[in-house]
Amino acid sequence: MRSPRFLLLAAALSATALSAALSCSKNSSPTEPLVPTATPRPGTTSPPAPTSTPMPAPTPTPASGPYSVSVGAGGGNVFRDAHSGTSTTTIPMGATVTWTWASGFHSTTSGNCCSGDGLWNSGAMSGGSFSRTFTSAGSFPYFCTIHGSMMTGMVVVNP
Ligand SMILES: [Cu+2]
Repeated sequence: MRSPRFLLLAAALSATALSAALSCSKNSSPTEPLVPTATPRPGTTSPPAPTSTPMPAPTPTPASGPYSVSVGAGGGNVFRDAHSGTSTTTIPMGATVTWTWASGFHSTTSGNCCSGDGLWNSGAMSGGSFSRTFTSAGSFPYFCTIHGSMMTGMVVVNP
């Protein structure tokens, strides 16, 4: 890659050559060398300059979906979010969280441990999955009705 200094030098040289050519035509001095002009070869058309597409400004959004939580991950009494690796799942508003049972006998039940608030309740399950779409922002605690305070999680919905 050529250094900016080289490009500057090249620009300065071509400016000098241009002024030399102009003075040459004025004075018609035979000692001044003629500056060859670049003529495009016939039949060759230069391709249009590529237009640069502006990149959208990065916005701090949660990891893109799907948003999945492993229930009983690794045989433990835990909720484990696939992105965070913790029991907290962060999503944008309108996204859907899917809990998938990996082991054991558990539920995902909304509310502070340990009384359900009625937003969602998968009921106790030993397999399969349960999904819920979050249409309002906020923090939504949940727990497992079998394991209570041993097994809790949180869904954080960003506006
Ligand atoms: Cu449980």
